[in-house]
Amino acid sequence: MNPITSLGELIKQAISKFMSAPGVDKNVVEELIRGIQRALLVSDVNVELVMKLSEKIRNRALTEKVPPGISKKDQIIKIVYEELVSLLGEKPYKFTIDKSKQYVIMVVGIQGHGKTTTVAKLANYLKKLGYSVGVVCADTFRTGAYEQLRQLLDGRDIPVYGMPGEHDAITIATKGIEYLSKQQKCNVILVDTAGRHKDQQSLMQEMKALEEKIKPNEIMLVLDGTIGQQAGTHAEAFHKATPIGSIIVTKMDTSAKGGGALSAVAATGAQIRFIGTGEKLEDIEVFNPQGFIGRLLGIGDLEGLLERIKIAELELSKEKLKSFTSGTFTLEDFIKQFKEMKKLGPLKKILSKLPLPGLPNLPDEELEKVEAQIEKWSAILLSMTPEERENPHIIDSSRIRRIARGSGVTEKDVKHLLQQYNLLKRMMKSIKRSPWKLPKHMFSAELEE
Ligand SMILES: Nc1nc2c(ncn2[C@@H]2O[C@H](COP(=O)(O)OP(=O)(O)OP(=O)(O)O)[C@@H](O)[C@H]2O)c(=O)[nH]1
Ligand SMILES: [Mg+2]
Repeated sequence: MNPITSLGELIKQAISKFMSAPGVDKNVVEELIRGIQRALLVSDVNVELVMKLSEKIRNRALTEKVPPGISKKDQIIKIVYEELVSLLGEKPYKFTIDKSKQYVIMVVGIQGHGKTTTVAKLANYLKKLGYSVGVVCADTFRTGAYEQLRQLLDGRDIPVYGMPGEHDAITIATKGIEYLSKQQKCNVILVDTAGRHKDQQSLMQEMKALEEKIKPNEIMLVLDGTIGQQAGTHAEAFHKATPIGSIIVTKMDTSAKGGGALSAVAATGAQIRFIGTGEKLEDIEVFNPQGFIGRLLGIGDLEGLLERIKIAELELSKEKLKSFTSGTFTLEDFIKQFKEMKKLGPLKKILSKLPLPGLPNLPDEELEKVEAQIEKWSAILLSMTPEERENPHIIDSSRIRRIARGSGVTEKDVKHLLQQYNLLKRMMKSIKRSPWKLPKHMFSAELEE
């Protein structure tokens, strides 16, 4: 098997086998989990981590309730996706450092993986974020390394320090950092180093000595996304010599799925911060764990699938709405319902996906008004007593006045909320057994006279 895409391929195989199984039972789930375990293990992902991950997937797959309208299979794919994403860190990384302090990033990695290109890209990126950036070329092995950096950053107003002819990386790095911070007043300093292989003891030693001398704030490992399963062992070797704080995966514009990066993350405990997506200076992106796993799993319409599931989960709360007909649906439930819908995105998009046959075509501005109202309604709710929330019919005009004053809205606003609530309540009672049909004014932001 081609080691380059093995992790992605193996996971994909396990998933497609799972998808083509005639049904879903415990055995089919176990088979899927074994497939994923095998994929991760041959990619050198740490055994303990693999076991933890599979235990989580198994537990969730066997216990979580399937939302109506979604197949058990789709739900399990979503679980696998979410667990893999959480392995990589949920949120994209945001670079924030104190602009008044000096921050040194030492960039290390295997020969040809894209360190120099990445240093230039990152310098340019950070400069655009408003940092004052400088670059040191401490690569004494590759001929023309300094020239390469200078060319990449030509015309960008980013100082590049180098000492062509000098053979000691530590001397260059120390002088470079001093020059950039004192003379150029640089806040962020990136140090490009020579490419090395994990078995080149002298070079690994040099890296360690360099780290001890310059004491960087962060050591960044640059990894070629096409490297596949060797990434784990490489990353581990680098991590042993100098603690890796972050990872950049390059060449993600090629056929690379970056499966090896997952092993590198597992081996170092460091997070992937950026990905390289081309040879040009602008081809750098903040790493997005969700997009990455989506690509790795290779499910054509993963986003569509996840969205369908989100909507279906919303349907679960539509079931809650049914409690309305039995009279247990409170004002609080009513607002919560809208809030939940809002979390999923613009109301219009969500409403268009709900199977509500009677839903009229609503003008955008009406929906925007409803969205704006949700916050107002929440404030109104806070000014009500628990009794009022449970039994809104007790709210008379003097209570309305008090609530309006307490929540900083007009009496008309309070009346409007009560009206919308009553309307829905009445409607739900009358259509107990018929399909959902919402009257147009249900979403009207104006008070009905
Ligand atoms: N397609 C693509 N090519 C890249 C990317 N990053 C780097 N490269 C290319 O990879 C090659 C090696 O890049 P370098 O930046 O010189 O790699 P290096 O790690 O500094 O190499 P050494 O200094 O020799 O260890 C160059 O041809 C780059 O243009 C990327 O994100 N996408
Ligand atoms: Mg280089």
